[in-house]
Amino acid sequence: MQIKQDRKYPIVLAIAGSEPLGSAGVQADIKSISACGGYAAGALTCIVNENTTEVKDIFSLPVDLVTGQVESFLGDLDASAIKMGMLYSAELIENLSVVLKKYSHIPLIVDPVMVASGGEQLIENSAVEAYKKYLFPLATIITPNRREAELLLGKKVTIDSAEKDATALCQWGNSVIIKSIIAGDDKLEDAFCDVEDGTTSLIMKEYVETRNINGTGCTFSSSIATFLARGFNLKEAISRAEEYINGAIVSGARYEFGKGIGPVDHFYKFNAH
Ligand code: PXL
Repeated sequence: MQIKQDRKYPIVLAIAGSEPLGSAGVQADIKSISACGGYAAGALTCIVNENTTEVKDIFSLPVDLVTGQVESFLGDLDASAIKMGMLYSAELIENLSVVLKKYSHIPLIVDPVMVASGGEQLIENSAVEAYKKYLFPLATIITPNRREAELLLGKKVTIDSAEKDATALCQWGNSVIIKSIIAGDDKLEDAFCDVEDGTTSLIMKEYVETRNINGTGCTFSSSIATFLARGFNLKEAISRAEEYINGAIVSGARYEFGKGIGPVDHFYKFNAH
């Protein structure tokens, strides 16, 4: 049987860390990309030893091995989007930026992973400045949570300052969505600034009472990357990713998972359990 080879996958390359729970990092990226209709590929940056109660150790892979994986991949295949997760060191951020500059036509989603859901730092101190200098100028959109936005801006981010803070985080030419700013009882808001037209908006979310929020940032940014890879514009990709992560959090809240912070339910739309 002859089958015509006339299709292309919407490939999303996640450049991210690994962790054993299947909740965060490249494991969450692969689940989110797959659930949102993309072809998930992954280049590893580091291996994290953690369970639901603590991050115990971080082992970063040699920089040449990480950049080598990305060069091998992109030298062979067209990715439709690239998603950056945990990068850990300034040296890795700088070296990856050299490779990614050659692929500036591919949408780049940078999740500046700095702190885990449990509060543990996941980055060297010097890496914060490296993000600004090397990676944000290449990014289509960056997706810091409130605490990461505060580290990047060196100031508190409140609901009153959120839109201004989002605009400030577009200074490198990228768009931004700051996730989960506390907006009163039972409410959170995301602040989105689209650098293309300079518009800012606040996206209101119901607070979901759950401890299963490990990997929410990875899952959300991978979902944005996938909808961009599938050809949606940025505003539409954000709106679809918001709907996806909200459903995954609400569904994931029903599950028991370890003694601490558990995962969202990535495949809630296909649920067999
Ligand atoms: O959720 C942030 C994160 C990203 N990447 C890896 C992680 C974590 C949090 O634990 O382990 C690999």
